[in-house]
Amino acid sequence: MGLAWPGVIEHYAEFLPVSDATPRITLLEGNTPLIRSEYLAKRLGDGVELYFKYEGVNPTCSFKDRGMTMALSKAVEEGAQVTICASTGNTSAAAAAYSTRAGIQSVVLLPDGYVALGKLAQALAYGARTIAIDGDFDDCLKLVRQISENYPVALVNSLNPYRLQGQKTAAFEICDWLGRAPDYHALPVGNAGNITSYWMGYSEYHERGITDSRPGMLGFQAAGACPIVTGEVCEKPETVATAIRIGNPARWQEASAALRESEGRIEAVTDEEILTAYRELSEEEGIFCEPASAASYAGLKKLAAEGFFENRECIVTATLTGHGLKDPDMAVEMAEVPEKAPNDLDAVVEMLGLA
Ligand code: AN7
Repeated sequence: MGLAWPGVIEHYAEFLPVSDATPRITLLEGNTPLIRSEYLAKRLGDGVELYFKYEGVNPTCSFKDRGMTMALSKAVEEGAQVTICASTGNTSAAAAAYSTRAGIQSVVLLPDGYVALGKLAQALAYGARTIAIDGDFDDCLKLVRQISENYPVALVNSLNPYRLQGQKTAAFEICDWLGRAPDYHALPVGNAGNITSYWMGYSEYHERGITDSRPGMLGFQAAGACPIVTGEVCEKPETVATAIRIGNPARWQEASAALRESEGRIEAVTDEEILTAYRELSEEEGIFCEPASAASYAGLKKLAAEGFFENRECIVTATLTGHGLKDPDMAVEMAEVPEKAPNDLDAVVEMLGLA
């Protein structure tokens, strides 16, 4: 193998259900940075070493690319001509890109009015047949399940087991980079595919003896869409973090098992806590992620406030699932309006207090 990163399938082929006959439909996803927290870690506790797995620098700017390279490679191997998915935005962006890369058509069903602008732009730019449904994500998922069961279209939501296989590679990368498994891993939870995937990845490395422990999984849902926390389907999910505006997660059972087996925690964080965390990440740490992604750090702050990390030396990793530019409207809304000045040197110098 050359020095260039070949994408997650080629790099982790021995851990994935692929053979030489499986085409590699890739945009060289994965190998994303694990960034050590310089500023925010201090808020969690003196003994906490915190790292952010910054998935926003994948080819379509979210973690979904890891699963989609697998889903499309297997779909093409099995002869698919069309893919379909329901999405709060990121899955559709990845499905559209990887379907195009595979030379096949994608269809995406989105909750009308609840998909962040950057994600909608991506689905359209990559040439997906993009349909806005008068309903929420859970309604869209019901429709695509029925369509894929009755017509020759390949479902690429995380109900598709290959998605989870691809997404587990993020846990491998973290262990490879740290040289061990973290003590805790935090991430936002929507459909609960990703928390399931990470647990699979950590467990496989452990079973093979590559690592000698597994982390406690810490999942965080938005307070207005937290069915796993309450134990009940949320009929009317509402949150500013539109990526995780999901009331009936497809991978609920698997996520519950991961939480149980890892002795982890699942908690709700309010929109206010999410948005505060979102701003702290960009303004204080220099890492711009989308609102849903900030739920992982918001949740860690919440646990810290309850004393969870007190007198604990530990390594904590937190996935930042998507890039801040996915939701440019939110970024602008959250900020002060730009100041205005005339096109004049003296005026700008004076404004900056330099004169
Ligand atoms: C940025 O794109 O469900 O718990 O349709 O976009 O695996 O669902 C997105 C989910 C977290 C939650 N962060 O992951 C979709 C979709 C971001 C996301 C999640 C999503 P899962």
